[in-house]
Amino acid sequence: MDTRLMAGSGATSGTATAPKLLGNFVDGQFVYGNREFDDINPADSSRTARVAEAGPELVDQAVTAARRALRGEWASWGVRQRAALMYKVADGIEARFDEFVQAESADTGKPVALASRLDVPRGAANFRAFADLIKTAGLEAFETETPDGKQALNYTVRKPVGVVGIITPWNLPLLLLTWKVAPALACGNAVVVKPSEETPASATLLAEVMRDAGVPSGVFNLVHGFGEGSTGEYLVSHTEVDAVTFTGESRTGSAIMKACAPGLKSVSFELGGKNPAIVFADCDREQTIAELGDGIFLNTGQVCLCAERVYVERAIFDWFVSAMKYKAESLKIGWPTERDTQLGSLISTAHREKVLSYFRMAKEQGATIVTGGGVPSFGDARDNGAYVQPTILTGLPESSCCVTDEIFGPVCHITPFDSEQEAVAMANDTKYGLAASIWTNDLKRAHRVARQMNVGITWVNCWFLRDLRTPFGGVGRSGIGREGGMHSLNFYSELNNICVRTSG
Ligand code: NAD
Ligand code: 6OH
Repeated sequence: MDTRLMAGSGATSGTATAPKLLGNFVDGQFVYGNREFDDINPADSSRTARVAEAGPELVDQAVTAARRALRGEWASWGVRQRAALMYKVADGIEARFDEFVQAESADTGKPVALASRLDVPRGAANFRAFADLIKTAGLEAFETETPDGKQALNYTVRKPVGVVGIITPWNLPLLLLTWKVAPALACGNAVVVKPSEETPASATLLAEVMRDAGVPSGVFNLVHGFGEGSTGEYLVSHTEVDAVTFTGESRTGSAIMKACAPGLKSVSFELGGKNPAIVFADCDREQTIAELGDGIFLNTGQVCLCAERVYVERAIFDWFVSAMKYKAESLKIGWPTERDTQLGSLISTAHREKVLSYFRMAKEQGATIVTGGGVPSFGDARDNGAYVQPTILTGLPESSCCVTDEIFGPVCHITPFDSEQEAVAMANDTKYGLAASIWTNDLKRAHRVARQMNVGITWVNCWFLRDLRTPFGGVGRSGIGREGGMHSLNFYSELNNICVRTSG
């Protein structure tokens, strides 16, 4: 037996050189295997752990365990019991708060301050929100009278879909994974989760929390590995998976949809975005710079909801560009572990190459680089990491690939506009449609413009202010379906309508 294999998130062995080994979690046990890959901290490219990769046999075992769990004691758990369990999971996350924060930060390069404020609290909140919701969710009922005098009561009951495959990305690993696991468990499903290969640590900790909270074996399974030709593909194409929920790139969504087609699996997709922000001259200037600044640079720009296209009314264009430049330049870039760091690294040096290639193209296409456009220099191990400067571009045509493609970094392009109509037209001129934000003190205009946005969510004078009961998703290439509140419950359950003749 491998001496490193002592726990799910892998205890270190006695030797100084042996890294932790992160395990898969199948049928209530941590399991390993023959293949491993590195878990890298992108702040300095150091290795934080090794990860056991799940091959097709282990994926099959996980799916089989999930199927078996659906026929076992889990099937007899009522809503109150499931909700109580989910509260225990939320408590379990909070009891190990610092470990989750460290894991999330080391995997992504995001500041511990951000993981403490956003990722980990939301991970726990997702379980409580869906536990509360499933306890209070009503069902449809109709008293039916037919023209020929029959009477019936129609009512609907909610049943689990079955085995749900969950595939998640690296940018908000715990937040996005629990956003799917929580409603799936609330509805009585069994899940097989594959987190991003870039961010396996918090999911492995969550498996420990699940085990310790008493989640029955096989209800929550975790498999680690890559996407195409690997663990992710094995999972979504497995014939015993009933539904697939995925968050990630639009292109990956398309590949997963193909894999789901033969089995007619239902899918829920939250995909990419190229989100517009529209700033009117009458906005609250200070609030706009502060909050929209977050909307551009938070998580080093790696939030699917980040604004990468900013449209500013011409009267305040010059002021806005210089105020946002000041904001960008005042962000503290640093070690993610330092409490006052505001901007960490990107997820990987490979992703940084993609971001930098857009900076190069912007220059070639004649953009003005208002600030940034390169890589910061630290003179220490961070120079081996995946840092990039917060960057503001102006002067590109709307047709530029830097204005049409999702870059997924701390970057925006700012364009002036002269009329509301023009701003709306430019904002909507995209294949994506995830989120928009509008910055104005004119209430009527805010409502008027918000309704015209072709997106799943529009924020007015705020950004990423979330209520977990609201619908969340995108139009066009930004997704299929909605999750959140009852929308999640409807995806993760089958509705069985029962028609009972009452007279006639
Ligand atoms: P990605 O699509 O590359 O990977 C996401 C996950 O899919 C990973 O776990 C990966 O291993 C897996 N995967 C890749 N190919 C697969 C395949 N063929 N079959 C099965 N699984 C496969 O995305 P990413 O780079 O991890 O994340 C960044 C992207 O995610 C951005 O485009 C961002 O906009 C998007 N995103 C969207 C939302 C949203 O809610 N709309 C939220 C977060 C991130
Ligand atoms: C994408 O990077 C962020 C998605 C956020 C949510 O799905 C959420 O529920 O807040």
